[in-house]
Amino acid sequence: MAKTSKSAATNADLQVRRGNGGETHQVAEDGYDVLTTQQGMPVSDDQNTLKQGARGPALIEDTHFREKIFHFDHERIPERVVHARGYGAHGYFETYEPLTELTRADLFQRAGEKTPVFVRFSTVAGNKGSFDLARDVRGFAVKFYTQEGNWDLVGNNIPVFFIQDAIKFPDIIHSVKDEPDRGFPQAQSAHDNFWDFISLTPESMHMIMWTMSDRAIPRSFRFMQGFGVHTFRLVNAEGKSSFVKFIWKPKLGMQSVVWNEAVKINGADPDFHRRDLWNSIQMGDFPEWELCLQTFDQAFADSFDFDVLDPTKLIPEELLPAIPVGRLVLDRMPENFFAETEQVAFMTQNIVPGIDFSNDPLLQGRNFSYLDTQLKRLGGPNFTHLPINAPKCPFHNFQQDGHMAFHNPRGRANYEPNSWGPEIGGPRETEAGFRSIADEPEGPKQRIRPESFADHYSQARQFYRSQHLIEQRHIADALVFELSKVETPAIRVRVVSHLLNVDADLAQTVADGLGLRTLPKAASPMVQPRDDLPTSDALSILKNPPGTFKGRKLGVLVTDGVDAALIDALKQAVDAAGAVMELIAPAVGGVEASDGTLIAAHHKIDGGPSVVFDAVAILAGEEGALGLLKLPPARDFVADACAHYKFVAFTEPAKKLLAKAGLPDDLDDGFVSLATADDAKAFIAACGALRFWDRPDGA
Ligand code: HDE
Repeated sequence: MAKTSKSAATNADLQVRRGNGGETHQVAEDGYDVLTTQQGMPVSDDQNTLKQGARGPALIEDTHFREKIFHFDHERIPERVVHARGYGAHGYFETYEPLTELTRADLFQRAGEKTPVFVRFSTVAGNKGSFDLARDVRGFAVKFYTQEGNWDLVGNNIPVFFIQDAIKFPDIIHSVKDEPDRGFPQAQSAHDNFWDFISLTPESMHMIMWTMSDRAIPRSFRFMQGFGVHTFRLVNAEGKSSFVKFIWKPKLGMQSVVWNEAVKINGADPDFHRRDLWNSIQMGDFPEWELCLQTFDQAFADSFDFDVLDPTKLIPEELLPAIPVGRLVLDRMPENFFAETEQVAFMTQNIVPGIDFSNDPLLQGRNFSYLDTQLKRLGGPNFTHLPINAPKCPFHNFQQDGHMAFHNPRGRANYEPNSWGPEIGGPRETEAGFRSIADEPEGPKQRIRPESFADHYSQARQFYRSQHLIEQRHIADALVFELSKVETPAIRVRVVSHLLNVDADLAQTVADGLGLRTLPKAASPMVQPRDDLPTSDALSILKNPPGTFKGRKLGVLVTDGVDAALIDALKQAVDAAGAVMELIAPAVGGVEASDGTLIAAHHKIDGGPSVVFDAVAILAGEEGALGLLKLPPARDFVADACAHYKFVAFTEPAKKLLAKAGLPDDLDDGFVSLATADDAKAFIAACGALRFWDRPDGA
């Protein structure tokens, strides 16, 4: 029945309550905050518009309706042109030891100093609503709220970039995004435009090796490295500067998924990465990274053929160790996604005294771009007033007015110099303020790519050769996959002509995978690629295994008749390893164990495929196992776990399901039979290797 109007409560029934932030709430008798308009007027009816009679027409006098719909109509702001899909968290950075010799940056002056941070991880190519496990670079942007202003280290999970000069940024990004005539594909580099651009841009080859590698399909944000990419400078109190490269290393070690798994995760859980971060922080399992510095001087920079200002190059850690100087801990999710994660405005130009830019042409271009983009996205010059963007140290200047000004100068003075005295005269500059390094650029004004940027292949080759054989195979598979989606044969051939300059075997494997009958001629390099660069194990994920199941997730498929003691034993082993266990059952209501206990499940089998777990176990009773045979998702659960090289534990009755899923009788050592508590412990210990790569028929 249509509601007419609420019976009259009066103002006298409302009380005022003061919130944590000092704000006031009107509270009704039932204890709920009172719903009000933006102007604070209490609302009596939020279910019906104001109408003439019961059946209308609606009246424009309904100011509450007008305000509500007006606000709704304006809810969206432009998404980021790149890095639109992202997820952020709060935390802190703790300095290990003072770095006074290297930098006067305030956050590095005191051991144990904790600087608040906000971090946003992102993909690059996809729109805001795209899936998490695209093959893509991940953004790793950190805003440090230091005592001397905000420092933004806006990095990626890959230490090099596609291009050497910022003027090519719109081109590379246009090429990877959806093609403008058809509006697809979404969040994928596997299409003609991207590979067309790449095949005509040899400087991208090093980055291509990385994006085709497992680095571009991380298991979660918690298992990724981060890089500042550019060479920056640190400057100490005497004004002495050193070059520096910034590297974040995850405490849990690196881990990636396999491509076939990524494709399936995107269907099963498009929010896989954000859910992972959310869950781990909510559980109190706070992710951590160490900030490591590679510092060097001009003489060291000059010892290389390549230019340290070239963002397509890195300095291998074997040549220059990355020294840990502090740790980043993420321990709090935003209270509101839009207010914080969406409105956060990272800018490379947010720098603090003691840190400075280098002349890397990509960095210089970025310093131009980020301010513009914030103005467009956030709609006015006062985006720095938003709580997520405002410094947490005092700040004073004479900037005023504009849209949404929260902090205008106090008092009479809004200019300087003035003679109003310290009380009302406003702030003044200080000797201790930021000073740019006294660089002395030389040479004519010109548009030119320096010769020192000309070697496009040597480090691509070095990266490829530094990979584990399994990782090399993944790179070749990724290239074949991506190029097989390219419809124009000439583009495929052009890419292979570049691969010939990287590694002949890789080029041949890709050519075979594409069904190329003859190899093209190698592309003509501007300088001959070097064949003598030593491999660097630090560049490989698999050569640096964490050797622990900590922070990972076991999925246990259970049925009626399961042995409850075995579930307990497994849970204890998982807890002891610092990992997480979730139960999957034919129905989410759960199962009845052999001793009659009812055990609730986290997932129904259809919604809990093995791809969202790091390892799996199938704990089936006799009857239950027969039931599983009839469920296609249960068969996929096992077949996928096998194809994705996962460790799989199983009870005797579950063997029938393994057979039904097409697994051989002589199971490899990645399959562990489970009957006792000791078996459970041994299984979780084995899971520390994360994958059983020796399986011959993985995906
Ligand atoms: Fe960005 N980049 N970028 N970028 N970038 C943006 O700023 C740009 C580059 C990176 O979580 C934009 O706020 C240019 C390299 C991250 O909010 C924009 C160039 C690296 C994020 C922009 C680059 C990055 C961005 C879009 C070439 C790794 C997400 C939205 C010179 C070191 C930050 C925004 C977040 C975002 C411009 C290249 C990292 C348009 C012109 C290299 C992590 O300003």
